[in-house]
Parts: sequence; C-alpha cells; structure tokens
Amino acid sequence: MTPLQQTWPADFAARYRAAGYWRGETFPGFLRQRAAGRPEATAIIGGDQRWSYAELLARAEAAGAGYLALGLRPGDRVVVQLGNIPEFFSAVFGLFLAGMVPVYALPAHRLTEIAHFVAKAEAAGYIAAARGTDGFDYRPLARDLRAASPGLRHVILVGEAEEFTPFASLGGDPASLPPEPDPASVAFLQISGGTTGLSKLIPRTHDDYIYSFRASNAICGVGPESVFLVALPAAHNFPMSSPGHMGALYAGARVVLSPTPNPEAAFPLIAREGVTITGLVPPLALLWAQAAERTPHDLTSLDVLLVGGAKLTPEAARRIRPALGCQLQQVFGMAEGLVNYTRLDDPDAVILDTQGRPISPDDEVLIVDDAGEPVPEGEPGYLLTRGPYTIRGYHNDDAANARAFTADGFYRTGDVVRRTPGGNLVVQGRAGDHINRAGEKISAEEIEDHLLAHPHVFDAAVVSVPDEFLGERSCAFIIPRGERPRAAALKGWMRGRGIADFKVPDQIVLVEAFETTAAGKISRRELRARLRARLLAGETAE
Ligand code: OOB
Repeated sequence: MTPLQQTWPADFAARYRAAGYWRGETFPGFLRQRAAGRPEATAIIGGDQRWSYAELLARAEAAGAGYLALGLRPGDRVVVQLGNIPEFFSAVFGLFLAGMVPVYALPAHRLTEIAHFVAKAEAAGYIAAARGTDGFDYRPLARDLRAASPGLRHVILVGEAEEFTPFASLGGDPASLPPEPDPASVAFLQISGGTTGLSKLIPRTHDDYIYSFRASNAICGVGPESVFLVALPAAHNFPMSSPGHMGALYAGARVVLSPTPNPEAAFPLIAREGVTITGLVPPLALLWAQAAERTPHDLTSLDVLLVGGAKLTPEAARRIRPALGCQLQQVFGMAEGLVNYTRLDDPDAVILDTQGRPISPDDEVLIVDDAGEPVPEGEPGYLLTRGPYTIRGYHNDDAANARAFTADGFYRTGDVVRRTPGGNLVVQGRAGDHINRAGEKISAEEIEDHLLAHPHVFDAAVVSVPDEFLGERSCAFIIPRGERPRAAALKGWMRGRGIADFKVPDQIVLVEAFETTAAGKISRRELRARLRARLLAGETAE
C-alpha cells in the first residue's frame, strides 16, 4: 500500500507548533474530551434521532470496534459515501477511533468516481447507505463496485444491507481500539475539485485540519451554545470545516442535519432547533433569500450565513442580509487548505465586495503573473499559497504534484485574485479549465474523455458558460461522427457512464469542426476559450 503522508519541512512544522496552531490534538482525542466534559449535551440531530456527546462516542466506539472485528485493520482506508444522516458521524468517528482513514465521497458520486477513489486510495472498505436521503439505491452501485474493485474487502451499508454488512450490526469491545494516533499523521482523504482529469486525493492531518476549524470557530463566532445546520453535503470540505460540523463538534455545539439544502427542508429545522449558523453556495443563498420572504417559519435564530464555494456577486450579496436577517460571511476556501473569511465585524464594503482574508497569520499568499513574478499590489494574478493547514502534496500523484506545487512548496490554487488595500482577496476568475457549477467543480477534460467514448462523437470540448442561477453551467461542443447524436440521448448516455449527475453537460452544441490556425492545431485551452467566446456572442445555436 502506498503510504499516506503529509509533511511540512521541519522548520515550518516547528514554527506552526511553536505558534500554537498545531497542538497535538486528534479526532478521537477531541471527541473523547467532549463526551467526558459534556456527556449529556446534544451533539447530533438528524431525522428522528438526537444523540448526546456520550451517545455519539458510544456509537462511534461500537462502529470502530466493529470494523476491527470484521477484519479491517488500523491504517486501512475506507471510502465513506453517506448523506446528511447521523450515521455519517458514527461511521466516520468510528474510523478515526479505529485508526482507519475515511475517504470522503459525495452522495452524488457514482460507480466511475467511487471505483476511482477506491483504486487510488487502495481502500479496503466502502460504507454507504442502502438508500440515500433522495431515495437513490446504492446497493446496485455497491455490487458493481465490488466486482470492479478486487482490493475492496468490506462493504458496509446503513439500512437494508441485503448481502452486505449492516452498519447497525457492528459492535465490539471498545478496549480493542488502538491508542490515539500521531497528530501529525493523515486523518482522512478529502476529494479535490478535480480541475484537470479525475479527482485527486487530499491527505489532511489531525494537526492541520483541527487547527483550521478551531480557528474558524473563533472567526465565525462558534461556541458551545451554537447550533450549526449542515445543509450542503456533510462530506464536502466547506460544511465540514468552515467552521462546519467538525468545528461545531469541536466547540461542543449542536449539529443539525438537513437531508437536502432546500428551504422546504431547512427552514423548519432552523425554526425547530434554533439554528444559529450555516453555510451555503451562492445559488442556494439566493434561493433561501427569496423563500424567506414568504416563509411561515421563524428564522430569527439565524445569526450567520456563510456563503462560498463559488463567487458571490456583490449584487447577490446585497440581497442576503435583509432577506434572512442575519450577518453574511463570505468564505473562499479549498479542500487543499487555505480558507479566507470576511470577518463578522468588517465594514459592509468588505463583506459585500470581497471574499475575505486568510484564517492564519502564517498563511502566505502570493499573487503572481504568468512568469511567476509577484504582480504590483492590487493587480490581479494567480493565487499561490502556503501555510499551516495547506497541503504540500496530493496522495500518490507525482504528475499532479509537479503541476500544482512550486519548488518551495506553494500550492497553485488556479484562482485569479486581487488583494484590496485592506488585505482582502477578491476572486476574479481562474486559470484552469474547470466549470464551477453551483460550487461543484467539474473538470472539462474528464467530461471530454467520457464524451469521446461515444461511438458518434468524433471530438468534444467542454466549456463553462455563465448561468444566472448556477453561476456557471457546462456546455459540450461536439463534432459528430456519422450519425448526429441527439442532445437528450447523449445526456442519457452520459448518465449511464456512472458519473455524478452534476457532471452531465447542461447544454450540447453540435459543430462541424473545431478551429485551427494557419500554424495548425490550437491548444485545448485556446480551443475552449474560442468556443466559449462564440457561444457567448450568440454565434452557435443548440
Ligand atoms: C470549496 O472547496 P473546493 O475544494 O470544492 O473548491 C475550491 C475552489 C477554489 O479554488 C475556488 O476556485 C472556488 O472553489 N471557490 C470560490 C469561492 N470559494 C471557493 N470562488 C469564488 N468565491 C468563493 N467564495 O469550494 C470550499 C472549501 C472550504 C470553504 C469554502 C469553499
């Protein structure tokens, strides 16, 4: 098995420890502390379940001991694909307690993606729900996954498990659990937005990740009395750590789970549970603002709405506070690390017009030009970053690491930003060819590869186009081969490829040929840029 690691140069690590960012805390350690300190306090509320901290720990211990009893071993990686249900937490903390490493998949992922995560992480286990909160049946997926993944030894399902191991059956002696892990070790693997090709795996350590949400709690005002609503998928880095459910649990606060982020599901929960803080992507924030105008539910408990994952335009930002009656906090973060927030007491100009500033005084931010030279202050450029919770490398991917990191360890975020005189960042665009569809990142290359597998597709180029609701949507330009494929049929065929639904192109445009120049072929990048420009100029019809 390829070892898991995430290491910072010794002088950096020493500095981060000396500054008090890395305190040697671990996931099992902090859960045990909270369960000992406030055993009766409510930790998790989801569906008809309410678990205290003591109950969460007991359930996680049973799961952890159960994984060991099944034959999973400390160090094993386990892909977890669970929606916003309480078992997400017992399953994940069970893995932490058993010294195993969760690999976070989203409920929207399908066979192609899950098989990739299993292969890339060399996962020994897969945990999912028999049925998702949207009714999707994961059992056929689990069967196909098992057939496709020779190294996968255990499939554990919450609910009607059929031939698989029922999650509820897991149990064992908590004394079988290993001692606390090394805080510098990798705690879990997060999934990258996949800007080029398939998603990469992001190893995060106990030390670095706990720092990021502990510091986020201070910035977002989360304490033991807070009630955090998980509206976005719990496995996503934003609702997990900004300050997220992990920040909330670290603070000893309550975590409320909404099965979907729609106002119909979330508003009654806000009213019933007195939710104080939550996070949304911009399109949902706008939907909530609209729905709040005519809701019968009392939303006055809500103090803070975090909005991030994609650019919130200043016009949209202006609508949110009056409609929802809470403070808006913009967050510009990435699963690889760096997170920026506007501060709760910032002036309106900062809250509405910028994406905030880094969490840590030791977050190093460079804004550079094409040659890698710093741009004049205030000018836009590529954002590079390095710091106490930003990774130095992806898992087992030398090619990606060579592209994504500079020789001195800066992560190339791919985002184009400028810095205001007050030190806040404004996101202006990006370098890479991915589509940010309502916060879901889609790699153009990955979708093109799928399309090229279709017998009637000669060539394909996928681009992002502005979308009033989603921010961006995807458009696939296709040169047909032989028979001209129909858009609806092609979309259906894409779904059949076993990929997340959000990756199926929103729009398909057939063209006769792609442009070339006198000098011959143009780069994919240039091609996508030209096609996009033609589409925006209205030169192509669907
Ligand atoms: C969050 O994480 P990822 O890993 O899904 O995506 C990161 C990318 C950023 O590099 C940037 O391109 C984009 O998403 N992004 C934003 C943004 N927040 C993220 N672009 C413009 N404005 C924003 N506010 O999306 C994520 C992780 C932690 C906290 C928040 C978001």
